[in-house]
Amino acid sequence: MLRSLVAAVVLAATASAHFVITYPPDRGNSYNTQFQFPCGGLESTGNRSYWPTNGGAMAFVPLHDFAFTTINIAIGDKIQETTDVNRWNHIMVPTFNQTGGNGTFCLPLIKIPPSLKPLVKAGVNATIQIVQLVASGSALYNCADITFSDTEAQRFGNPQIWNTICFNSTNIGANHLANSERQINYTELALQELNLKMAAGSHVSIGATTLLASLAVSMGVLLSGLL
Ligand SMILES: *[C@@H]1O[C@H](CO)[C@@H](O)[C@H](O)[C@H]1NC(C)=O
Ligand SMILES: *[C@@H]1O[C@H](CO)[C@@H](O)[C@H](O)[C@H]1NC(C)=O
Ligand SMILES: *[C@@H]1O[C@H](CO)[C@@H](O)[C@H](O)[C@H]1NC(C)=O
Ligand SMILES: *[C@@H]1O[C@H](CO)[C@@H](O)[C@H](O)[C@H]1NC(C)=O
Ligand SMILES: *[C@@H]1O[C@H](CO)[C@@H](O)[C@H](O)[C@H]1NC(C)=O
Ligand SMILES: *[C@@H]1O[C@H](CO)[C@@H](O)[C@H](O)[C@H]1NC(C)=O
Ligand SMILES: [Cu+2]
Repeated sequence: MLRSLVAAVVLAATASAHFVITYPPDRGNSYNTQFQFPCGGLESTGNRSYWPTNGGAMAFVPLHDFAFTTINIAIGDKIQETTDVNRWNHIMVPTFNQTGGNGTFCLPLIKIPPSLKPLVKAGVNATIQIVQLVASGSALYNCADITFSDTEAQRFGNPQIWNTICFNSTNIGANHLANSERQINYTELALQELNLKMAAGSHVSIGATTLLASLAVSMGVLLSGLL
């Protein structure tokens, strides 16, 4: 029953939109305007879905062969949807390469960023934004309006029900962006650069130790797992 609902959404998605968020549901059909920041040209309807306070799943139906995908959140009820201030700058899932389309893709547990935890509790409203940058160069936007709930996670106690909402269809998945796959060693790159500079006799303005320490920090951030 739920599966057939999902199948119907897949058909609807391929016929009428670039990507559709199925859990928690998006604002509606945004086919003609999905390239518009921040929510594909659709305003909030006032309808919201519950989403777990400790983080939860996002399921959507992509259409393209692949898309660089980022999941962001903005906390608040009536979020000002203008581009002068980007309230969607809280990243929940950093950009990854979502592969395959015309089926369901689901990340089962997206966590609340630690910096936002003090703001998140049952009853708080927020909007989750998915951005897909596709091969043609278009960025596509779609949003789901939510209310945080302490009991939403338990609603799917029965794994069979949950599995009809959160699953990956055949040939649909994701991988890290090519850069992180190659595991660039930034420390090594910096050392090479340093050696080149020293060989060229130029002055190195900050101490190598400071440079290495800050590189180690940024490397830790870059390599700390995403998916
Ligand atoms: C809100 O959701 C209800 C129930 O699904 C639906 O009947 C109604 O049309 C929705 N309202 C808007 C403005 O989309
Ligand atoms: C959250 O959204 C719901 C549904 O639109 C609304 O009834 C409620 O007043 C909002 N809560 C806050 C704190 O703004
Ligand atoms: C999904 O279906 C649409 C319409 O049939 C097609 O244009 C598109 O190439 C398909 N995408 C993938 C990834 O198969
Ligand atoms: C779907 O694929 C992604 C990427 O490999 C993975 O992180 C996620 O856990 C998968 N979803 C499910 C429900 O297994
Ligand atoms: C993203 O995935 C597609 C499909 O697997 C692949 O062709 C492409 O090279 C990948 N791009 C990057 C930057 O990882
Ligand atoms: C990166 O390169 C540095 C310097 O050569 C080396 O000490 C370190 O072990 C390398 N890190 C990884 C993860 O390979
Ligand atoms: Cu499209």
